[in-house]
Amino acid sequence: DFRYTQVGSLAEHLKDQVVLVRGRAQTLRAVGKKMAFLVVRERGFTVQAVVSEQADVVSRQMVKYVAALNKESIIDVQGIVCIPAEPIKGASQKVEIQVRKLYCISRALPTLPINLEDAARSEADIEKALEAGEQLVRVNQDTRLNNRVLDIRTPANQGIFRIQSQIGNIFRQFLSSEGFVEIHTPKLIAGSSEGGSAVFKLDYKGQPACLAQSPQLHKQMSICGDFGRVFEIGPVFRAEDSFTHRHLCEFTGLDVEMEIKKHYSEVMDIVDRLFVAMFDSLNENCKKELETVGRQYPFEPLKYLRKTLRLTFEEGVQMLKEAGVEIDPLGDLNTESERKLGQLVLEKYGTEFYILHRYPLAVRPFYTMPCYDSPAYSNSFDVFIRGEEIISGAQRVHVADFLTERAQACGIDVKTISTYIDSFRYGAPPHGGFGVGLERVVMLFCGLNNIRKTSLYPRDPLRIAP
Ligand code: ATP
Ligand code: AMO
Repeated sequence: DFRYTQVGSLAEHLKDQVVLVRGRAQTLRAVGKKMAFLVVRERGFTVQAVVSEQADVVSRQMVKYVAALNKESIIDVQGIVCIPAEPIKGASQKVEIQVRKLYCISRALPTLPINLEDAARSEADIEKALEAGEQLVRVNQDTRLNNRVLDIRTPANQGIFRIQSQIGNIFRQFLSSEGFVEIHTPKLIAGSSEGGSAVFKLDYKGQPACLAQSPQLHKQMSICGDFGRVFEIGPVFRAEDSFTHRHLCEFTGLDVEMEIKKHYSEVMDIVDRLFVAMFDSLNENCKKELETVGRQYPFEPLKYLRKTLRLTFEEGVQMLKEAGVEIDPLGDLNTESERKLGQLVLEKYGTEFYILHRYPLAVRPFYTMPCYDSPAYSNSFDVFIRGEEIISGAQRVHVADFLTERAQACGIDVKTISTYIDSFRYGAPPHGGFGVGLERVVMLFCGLNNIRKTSLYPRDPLRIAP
């Protein structure tokens, strides 16, 4: 009989029934020679299985065999559902299985490179255990990442990547319902799309090429191609040189581009509604995951307003100035001043999610539209969670000659982007858009301290495996 019951659905209504489950042997414990207890785990749910010697049903050899299984092996367990006399510690399900048959489907090595119980402990828990003189190994980040397949089995990591998946779902659902078309743009392109040096160069059958630093050029070209509103979820490549807690060499970009009728606030309206819907949905539909992540990495729920706060860059500079932080009014914020402004905004407006707009033109990419009223500023914005950037966006220059001028002024070789510039010569609607770093959203929503925790297989300047 191949009808398996999922561990997560084992409950009291199945009392006295025979069930078959497949899962991992999470822990194994022999009690004398006649009994063994194991915890079987499947997709985050755990159930206790008891193997005890019984005439004609379970032999002593079988008890011995079970007790000698290696942790994390995959097993099939067939047995009768029972209600234990006392609640079981260390298992999510209230019932237990009295085992009749057990098969090992795939054996794990006897010694694993990571002890999953240690890897799942919170820092506070580790401190307490060490104080109590317990023997344990603190699993450092490199060890985790080198053995990522094991590391992602911990409950917090299962939560993190389910939350990430949900963010992608909401992004797609929300934008589709607003009339955006999902597109897929090339990742092999002829020139850098963002300017600057952080570009991976490669040889494309004898021609110089690079990995796309963003879908910027092609998402704008798709607007010239009359889609009206587009979005894309795809890989973005940045040849970052230094190590920070928030930069990867490859990340997942959530990109949006849309026609605008009058003002770049139309783009910020989409950011506002999309993210309020996203945060609401995460709090509502990912409760269990958020709790699980918080158990290992404690964090406060994100504070956000029903209507997202918008401040101009000048207002931000003024707030910083009043707090004693001097910023070049036509320069950029650095990591420290972004953090500080995040604090000030929280104190004054009670939100950890806000939009800062009208950035100085000089610190924005070449395709950014200057402000009509004061060309030292631009129709652009960044969006912050807990004082760190998750989004950049702007209205774009849609006049080919002006775009050429801007690209040249920013030191870009216009030959490499000539097809992009030409696409504005056939009638181009005013438009704008934004790009979101998915890993940053997960990191900052969950108050995590490193972007490597929210990338399944992170790529940084020293890491290209696993
Ligand atoms: P993006 O590059 O997409 O704009 P970002 O978050 O990297 O996103 P930047 O504008 O590059 O934002 O940088 C903002 C600030 O972050 C910089 O002023 C700088 O202080 C800091 N920063 C950026 N890159 C690095 C880096 N590689 N190492 C250290 N600090 C950095
Ligand atoms: P930008 O370069 O600001 O804008 O990137 C958009 C967002 O992507 C995330 N991000 C990163 N995440 C991880 N590692 C990195 N190295 C990294 N660099 C950026 C951030 C950032 O806010 N074309 C524009 C967007 C637009 O205007 O539509 C762009 O790429 O969350």
